[in-house]
Amino acid sequence: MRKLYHCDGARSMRSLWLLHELGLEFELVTLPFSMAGLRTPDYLAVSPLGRVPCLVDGDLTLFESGAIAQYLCETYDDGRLHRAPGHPERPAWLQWLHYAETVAVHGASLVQQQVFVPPEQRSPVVVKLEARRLHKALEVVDGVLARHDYLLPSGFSAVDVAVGYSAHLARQLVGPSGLPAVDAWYARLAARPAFQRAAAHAPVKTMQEIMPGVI
Ligand SMILES: N[C@@H](CCC(=O)N[C@@H](CS)C(=O)NCC(=O)O)C(=O)O
Repeated sequence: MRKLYHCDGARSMRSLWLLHELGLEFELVTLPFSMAGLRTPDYLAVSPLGRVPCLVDGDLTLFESGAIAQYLCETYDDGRLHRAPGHPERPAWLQWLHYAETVAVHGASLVQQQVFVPPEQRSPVVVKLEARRLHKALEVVDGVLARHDYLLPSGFSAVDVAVGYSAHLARQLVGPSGLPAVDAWYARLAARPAFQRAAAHAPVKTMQEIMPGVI
């Protein structure tokens, strides 16, 4: 039995997309993206912080999208989506797997402004600051993608899924990055069938819809 706990618009899209890239069968459990939806006794018994994603694979229960990606790749991938220890691209593979969160924390902060903070408490200053820091983090990605089509020189891998989700979130919140290599890479990622299946479960409102004119 394999099960992914997920919320529409959340980082669990990373795990969902990767499961589709790997062609694995699983049950998708979609929870409401709210405190009430995520802090039920039933879900806290599965994932003690009450966040998504959480993967159940047989007897194993795992949270943290980066750990889930590494586990899925090392258990089920044939070398197409991950770089094993000893592979020359292994250090870069690990770096980008974790850099995905460095990018995403700024997107998450923007999401909090729209999901968890009541309208009267939303801060245009936080929105501007986080949008700026998000852009700076994507500039680093742009520098690498100017040299090759995917994050690793040898081609598409699970780290494009990990960081690609962060770029997807950024795009929904603040629009296209305006960084040529990032926007071209995003178009390549968005054309993948596995991305499209996962993206159908990831709608979020844009910051322009929430706070027009701030960004
Ligand atoms: N670093 C964790 C972050 C998990 C996380 O914070 N997920 C968000 C959704 S994007 C969540 O469940 N938020 C609900 C909350 O904070 O209560 C990961 O990558 O899995």
